[in-house]
Amino acid sequence: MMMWITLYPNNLNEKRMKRLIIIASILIFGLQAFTSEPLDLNIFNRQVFSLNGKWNYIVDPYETGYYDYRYLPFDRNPNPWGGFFLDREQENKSQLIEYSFDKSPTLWVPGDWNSQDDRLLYYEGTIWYRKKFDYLVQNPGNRVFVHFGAVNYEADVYLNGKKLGKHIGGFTPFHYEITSLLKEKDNSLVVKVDNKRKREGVPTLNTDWWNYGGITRDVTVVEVPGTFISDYKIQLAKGSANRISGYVQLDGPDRAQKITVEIPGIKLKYEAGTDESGKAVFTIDTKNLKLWSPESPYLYGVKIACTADAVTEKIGFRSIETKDTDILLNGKPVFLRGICIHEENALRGGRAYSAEDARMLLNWAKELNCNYVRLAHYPHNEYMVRLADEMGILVWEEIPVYWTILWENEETLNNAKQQLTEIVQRDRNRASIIIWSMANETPVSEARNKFLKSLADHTRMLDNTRLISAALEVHGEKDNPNLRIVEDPFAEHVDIVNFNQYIGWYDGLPEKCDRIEWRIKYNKPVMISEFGAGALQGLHGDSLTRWTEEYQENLYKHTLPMLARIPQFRGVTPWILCDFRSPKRLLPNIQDGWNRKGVIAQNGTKKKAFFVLKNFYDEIERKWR
Ligand code: GCB
Repeated sequence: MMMWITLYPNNLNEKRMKRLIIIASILIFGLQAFTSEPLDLNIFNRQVFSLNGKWNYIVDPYETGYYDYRYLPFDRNPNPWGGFFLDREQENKSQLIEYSFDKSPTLWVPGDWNSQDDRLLYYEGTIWYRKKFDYLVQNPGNRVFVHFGAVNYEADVYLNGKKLGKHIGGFTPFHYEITSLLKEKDNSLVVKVDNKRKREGVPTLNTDWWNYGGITRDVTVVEVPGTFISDYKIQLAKGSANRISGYVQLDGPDRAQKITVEIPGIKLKYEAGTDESGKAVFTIDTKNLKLWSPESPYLYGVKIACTADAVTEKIGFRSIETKDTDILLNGKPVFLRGICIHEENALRGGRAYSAEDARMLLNWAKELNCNYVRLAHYPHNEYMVRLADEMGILVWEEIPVYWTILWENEETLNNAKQQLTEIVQRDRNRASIIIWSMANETPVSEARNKFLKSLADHTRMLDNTRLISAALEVHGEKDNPNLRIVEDPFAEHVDIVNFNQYIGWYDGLPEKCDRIEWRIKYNKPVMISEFGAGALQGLHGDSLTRWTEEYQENLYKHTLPMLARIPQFRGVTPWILCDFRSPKRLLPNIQDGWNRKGVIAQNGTKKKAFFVLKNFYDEIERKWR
């Protein structure tokens, strides 16, 4: 505290000084980006330097390394003596430093902290991470960035004691340029990660999944030429089977130059010039393009080049649209045989983050004979969508606008929009992604309708080639216990009407499904984004005994025919592929902190319902062939 006090000049009182510090820090730090610039660093297609591995960490529930004793952030303080981001070690015995990364234990990155240390299973708060690394820039004039696949939920990022920025949102990528701060030896990258749930957050306080904290996805250093290819979209134009439309964007000092787009597989070479802002927009008519589909997930090598930079990436071409009550993939009606998936490796009991995790989950979906998955309830890691491209699995991608978001709060809306922007940016070239979902089970109100409409408009502005949906709710009618109605003002703004329903689990017993009639007036495709029942794998009994595999199996047997009675029925994603951790699920010896609605158990064993669903999908596939 002495240090702090000696900072005040004699003629200033503490209050005035504080005000001055705040104003000064706003001036100094105010311009700092709260989000990274909208560049695509394309880490899957560039040579990168991985910072994955062991990172030292300090658990800091009181945020001692962030706030001083007057609760002012050290990183807005001209003399940030106590900030952990300085990464200081005690240099002599009389020096007072009350933390040490060097002496702290390590966590594995990528990965959540909850599943790496028993004491952190329920932890919600701040943990500081630190990684030391050496880096030699390959060419003078090159630019270097640090890229995070995702950090849940807030990340304050510092390199060599300087703040790079703050990112909010737990499931989307971000990056910072570090060219001017980078040293050849001994760089210190410090990240303050805070996963406290917040009322105004996206998601908000209340969810039905584990709030895994940490640097949950890959961290990479990316080096690019001074002027480089910072973004491109190369996709079929809406409704077309042979017209590619897109753009290439350059970033750097030398923006106006020649670019080429090549697809050797169809002998296409296209040349264009970028404008002063670095952008070239084009449409290219092609012949003999093999279209991407679940039956034939054909990917072309596409090469994009400018004077100093070139990237090659595998891109599939397909069209997706709706016509009346049909979903048309490459112009042909399709039924979406799906399953919901959380981004979790049930066997490990932690966030899924790797190519192997993605393969395990999507292989299971394939075993069910799915041609489609709903990645719930937030954007999953990039391995999932890239593998879906390769395996031929259509994808619904969603942002965590879940249940009761703070609809009236502008910051919350901006946060949701930012997450959409970041995920559309990341996945705009993935053929597998056909649906952007705006929300899950959100209660209708004026404010909510406006919020969701604003998200849908924003998404269409970012990407007009994919479909928009949301998991809506269903309601009944007072005098008719067997009528179920889907009626929601937001349904007017979606391309596909999706709704969740739990008749036979939260609402009566499975036999109730046999009596249900539907009132869904929309002349649009209708899909059921969730149904399900909890079952503990290995627990057996009769089909009316809750938590048995037989109950869950019976529910599937009654639900699927009930849904098939909806005339516009064009797809379904039962809840859910695997049992998943949820702090809301507290029943001892059955749930024990797990939501048991998986058709696959925590240990990877398939439950009886798995096979009912697979048979249903086999039959549907035959009918729709
Ligand atoms: C829902 C939610 C999902 C829950 C599920 C359940 O409607 O969308 O996140 O986990 O129900 O198991 O109750």
